[in-house]
Amino acid sequence: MVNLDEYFPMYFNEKITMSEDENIDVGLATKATPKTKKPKMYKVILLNDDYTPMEFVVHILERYFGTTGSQAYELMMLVHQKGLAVVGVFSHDIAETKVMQVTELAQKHQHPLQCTMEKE
Ligand code: TYC
Repeated sequence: MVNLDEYFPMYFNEKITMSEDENIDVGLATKATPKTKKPKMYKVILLNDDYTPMEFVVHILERYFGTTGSQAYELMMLVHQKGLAVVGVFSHDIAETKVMQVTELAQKHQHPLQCTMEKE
């Protein structure tokens, strides 16, 4: 006797297993929903002033923004000449920490150096 279940398992609530290359795609073709979002990024901006010593700014850039001495000098001069410059781009929390670190050290040394952040 022919066992129908063996030929048409779908009609008998049988679990159908397929090998990978037999995989059949069914359903609506919709765009996959990304499971991860890329974080918003924030520019950290250093502002010029007339009183903060150049060497202090160079030190800040080396210490908190990972620049070499000559990169730090160039960036400091850019801020000095242009009035402001973006000194790095970070995720929100990192940018916030950098702004705090710069502001705290400047205040500790009684320099008016200003550092802010802005959404990219
Ligand atoms: N303008 C300052 C001076 O002449 C130097 C300076 C550079 C200050 C960059 C702040 O973000 C700054 N001593």
